[in-house]
Amino acid sequence: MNSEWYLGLDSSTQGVTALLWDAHRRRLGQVVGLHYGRDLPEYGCPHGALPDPDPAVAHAPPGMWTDGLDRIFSRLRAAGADLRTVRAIAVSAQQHGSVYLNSEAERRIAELRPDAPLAVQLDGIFSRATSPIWMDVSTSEECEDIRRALGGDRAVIQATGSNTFERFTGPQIRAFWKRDPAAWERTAHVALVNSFLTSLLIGRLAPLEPGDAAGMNLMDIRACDWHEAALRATAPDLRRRLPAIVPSDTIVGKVAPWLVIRHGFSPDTRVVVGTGDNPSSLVGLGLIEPDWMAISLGTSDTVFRLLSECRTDSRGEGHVFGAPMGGYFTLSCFQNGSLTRERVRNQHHMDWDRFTEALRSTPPGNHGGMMLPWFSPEIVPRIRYPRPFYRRLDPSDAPAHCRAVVEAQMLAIRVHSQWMGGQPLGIRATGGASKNPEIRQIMADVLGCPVYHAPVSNSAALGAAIRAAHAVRQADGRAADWAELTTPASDEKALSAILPNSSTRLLYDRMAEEYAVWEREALAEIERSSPLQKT
Ligand code: XUL
Repeated sequence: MNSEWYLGLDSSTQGVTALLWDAHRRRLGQVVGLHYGRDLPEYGCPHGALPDPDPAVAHAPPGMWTDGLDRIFSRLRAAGADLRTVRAIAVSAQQHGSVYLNSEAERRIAELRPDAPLAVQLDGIFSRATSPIWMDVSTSEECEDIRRALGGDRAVIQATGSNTFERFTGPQIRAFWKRDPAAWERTAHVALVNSFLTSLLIGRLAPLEPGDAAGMNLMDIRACDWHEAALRATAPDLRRRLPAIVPSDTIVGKVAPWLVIRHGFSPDTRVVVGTGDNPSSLVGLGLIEPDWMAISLGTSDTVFRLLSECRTDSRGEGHVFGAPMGGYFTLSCFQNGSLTRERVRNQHHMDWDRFTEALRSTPPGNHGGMMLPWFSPEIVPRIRYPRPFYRRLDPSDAPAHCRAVVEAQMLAIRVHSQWMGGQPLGIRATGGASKNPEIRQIMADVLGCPVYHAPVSNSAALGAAIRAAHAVRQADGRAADWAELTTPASDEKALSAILPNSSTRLLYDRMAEEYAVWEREALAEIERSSPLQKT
């Protein structure tokens, strides 16, 4: 049978994954990974960021990403991949992180040779030695500057699709300009992680597309082009330093000669504009219809949904990003995810089996026992000075606490995703905790719709490969159908679907109302006791 190979590369916080995918049979080929901490210890980033005495600061050396990219191709070949057969490549990368290049960079990227490691050849092209990444929260002052200049919360949300957030690239650029204006002067180009890596693949500076560009607080969310006032509010002379924003299915070039000679690609291998890991995951999870929602239960719990039109969240909790298939999607990130479930489990000296048993042995609604599980700072709703709240919960009733934390997390998702377009037709659940059937049942009951398990573990890298296939088929005038490309091969095993129990519908309707009111009261209480919470 014919095959049609595409390569998805995902440069995440902790490492890089390369995945070959055959669009003809919708099957994976070689999948290899590299862990920055373990495999490239010389960069001193055990978890993807340089240790810093200031906990608000999270930077990484861009040379580490370059090295990771170079080495992952060798790993693919060592795993038996024939890179000559790859038709196209697309990059997915952690969102928001930025790379600052000097005026030498463009020429040096164009002249990359096959006979020396990339990181060595690119030494000296950075005007800022380290890159701020999405975990950096050191730019509150700059967020405030930009918000004020653009006319307040609502105005920024309306203009850019998100409120200003510390990790977003605009506030990061502003902080760089304010703290080191001389280095800003030496900066000729600002790239995002995805466009920087794509530039190395094609040997020239690569553009952005509306998925990742929307995570900068610099893009006009409706026009999908730079927002003049946001640029002015951020740093002087910014526009000429930014790449162009092109549609998400743009083929930006063919692989540069160093990849052909050093790693054995065909000179005809095309490269599709890169994007962020979340837009890529949207595709990898097959979330291509606005009526569906994806929930990833990981370190943080993330909710994705395509939007049927460009709508923004007036509370600014859901970010609006361009979707790879055109249009928009929204993403909300609840920081108190797995670690919080684990914390409650540990508090009651349980293992995961007993935690699951506790969920099974307690009734929906938990006899009214509820929790606001804010053990760590929270993103949705925004809480800087966290503390948990309890209602009708006996401190010694361990099973009730287990149910309370999971019900609270699902109620929070329900309450805070209302604006996205009402009740979804179905949910695709992914991430470690989604394998637990009791958690999936609570998800189905609280959100009132069937929950399907998405078995994909590298959704961002897979999404990148699928994007590459879609763009190439479209450019070649062939049928390029997202539904076909994202349907898993029929023998791929997902866990069974879980239907909502209709007898719990009214109960959770009432609980969601109580949760929403209680949450507002609790936030007001935190604000009273920690006046800094507001800023
Ligand atoms: C999204 C975000 C993270 C990073 C992680 O806004 O900050 O999901 O993209 O890689």
